[in-house]
Amino acid sequence: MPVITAQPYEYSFPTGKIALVVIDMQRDFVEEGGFGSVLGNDVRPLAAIVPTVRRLLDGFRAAKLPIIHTREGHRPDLTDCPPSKRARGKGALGIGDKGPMGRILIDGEPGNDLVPALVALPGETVIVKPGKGAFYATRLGHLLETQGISHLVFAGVTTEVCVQTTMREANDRGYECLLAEDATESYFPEFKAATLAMIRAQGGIVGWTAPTDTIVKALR
Ligand code: TIU
Repeated sequence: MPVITAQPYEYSFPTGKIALVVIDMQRDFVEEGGFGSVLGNDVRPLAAIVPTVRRLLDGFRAAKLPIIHTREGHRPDLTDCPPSKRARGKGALGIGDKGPMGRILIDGEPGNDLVPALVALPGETVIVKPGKGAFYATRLGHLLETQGISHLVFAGVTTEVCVQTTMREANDRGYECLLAEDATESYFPEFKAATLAMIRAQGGIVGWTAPTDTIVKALR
């Protein structure tokens, strides 16, 4: 089995049972005028990881391994958006309101698209999810089961919200989870650092972390 030098210790994976999950690298979080900026965040640190996420994607593509992209997005009629989620934050604009990139956090609007450098290629899966975790109210669990996947590599945004929530959901479902440290980002550097630390603590209570280049090398 290939072995990746990771924290808190080596991560080994059976080739053919590992997949990449790229969380929410969509314009809503990475570009000005989307959900992230409407919540009051500076989106530039998130835009900075796009080339690194692309390297990770290209590594999985070269190795012909499964790739899943997620987007946080709601139906246009908002029937999948709890009123509590819509009301949260008391901002001038909220989920479903018209912003510069179309209706905020709505599936099918320009702001909900993956950023151009990270669009899904034919054969890759895109999961649109109404929650922070990618397993909640989606077909992700079924899809991984039918493909016989046991090991998941994670990237995307934001580290402590959708990435961590999904990683915890996956960990509880028995997946061996590895987070690409430099292919994830937060609007809050201290939250990213804390998330990496809490994932690796207690012998890898949620999983492992490793740099993108180390992961890509091990896939070859
Ligand atoms: N606000 C924030 O940090 N994140 C989200 O709302 N969604 C994701 O993390 N994708």
